[in-house]
Amino acid sequence: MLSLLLPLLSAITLVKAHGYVQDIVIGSTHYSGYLPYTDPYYNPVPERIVRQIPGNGPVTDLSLIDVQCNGYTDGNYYTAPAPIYATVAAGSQLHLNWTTWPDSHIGPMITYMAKAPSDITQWMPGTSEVWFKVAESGKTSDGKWAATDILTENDSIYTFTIPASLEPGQYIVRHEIIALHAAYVYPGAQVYPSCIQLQVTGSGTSFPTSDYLVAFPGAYTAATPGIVYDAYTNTSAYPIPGPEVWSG
Ligand SMILES: *[C@@H]1O[C@H](CO)[C@@H](O)[C@H](O)[C@H]1NC(C)=O
Ligand SMILES: *[C@@H]1O[C@H](CO)[C@@H](O)[C@H](O)[C@H]1NC(C)=O
Ligand SMILES: *[C@@H]1O[C@H](CO)[C@@H](O)[C@H](O)[C@H]1NC(C)=O
Ligand SMILES: [Cu+2]
Repeated sequence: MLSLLLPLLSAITLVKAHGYVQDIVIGSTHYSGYLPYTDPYYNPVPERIVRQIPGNGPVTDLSLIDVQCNGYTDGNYYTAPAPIYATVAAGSQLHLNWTTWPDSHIGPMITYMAKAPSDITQWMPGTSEVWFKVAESGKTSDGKWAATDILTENDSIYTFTIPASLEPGQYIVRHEIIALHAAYVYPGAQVYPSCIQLQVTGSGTSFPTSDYLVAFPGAYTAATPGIVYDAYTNTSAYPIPGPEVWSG
C-alpha cells in the first residue's frame, strides 16, 4: 500500500491546484463529494451521490464526452453513474462546497439538470439534448466574478435552488465552473464539471420545453458566446454560455 501511495502523493503535489465539489449540504444532511485523490484507494470504494471524476483538473476539448460529468474516456477513469442518490424536495436549496479555488481562475458558475428516463444509477445521457439550465452567475456589473470573488465571499459555498414547480423524478445535476484565464483563444476555457444524482420529490408538474434543452458535449463550442473571451481586456458584460435559465 505504501509503495502504491507514495508515488501518487508526490504526483499530487505537482498538479496545479484547481478544484472540485468536496461536500454537498441538503437541509441538514451532508453528502461527501467524490474525492478523486482518496476514494479510489479505499476497499470497498465509498459510495457517493457524485459521479466519479479523475482529479481536480479541467476539460478544454469541449467536443469530448468528458465535458458532461468530467470523466475521461480513456486511461483509468471513465464517466459512469454513481451507485446512490440523495432525495430532495423541489424548491429546496443545495449548497455545494468547493475546494479552495485559485484566485486567478476567474469565470462563471453554471448549473444544469437532466431527467433520467429510468434508473439514474444506470443512466448515461450520451449526446442527447436533455440538459436544462437552472442557475447561472457570471460577472456582476461591478466586475466581481462568480468563481473567485463571490465564491470566496461565500466561504467556498455555492448555493442554487431546484425549481419549485419541477416535476418529480430522478435527475442529474451538472454543476460547473468555467475558468477564463486562458479563454482568449479556443481551446482555452477550462470547464470543471461534476454530476450529482438526485431523486426530486414534490407535486410539481412543470418541465422545460425543448427550447431549453441542450447536449453535453454540444452546448459549448468555440463559437458559443462566453467560451472565447478575453477576460483581462474585455470590459463589456460577460455573456454566460448556454441556454436561458429555466426557473419553472
Ligand atoms: C467545506 O468542506 C471542508 C472539507 O470537509 C470543511 O473543512 C469546510 O469547513 C466546509 N466549509 C463550510 C463553509 O462548511
Ligand atoms: C453567495 O451568498 C449570497 C448571500 O448569501 C447569496 O445571495 C448568493 O446566492 C451566493 N452566491 C452563490 C453563487 O452561491
Ligand atoms: C468582448 O466580449 C463580447 C462578448 O463576448 C464580444 O462580443 C466582443 O467582441 C468582445 N470585445 C472585444 C474587443 O474583443
Ligand atoms: Cu487551473
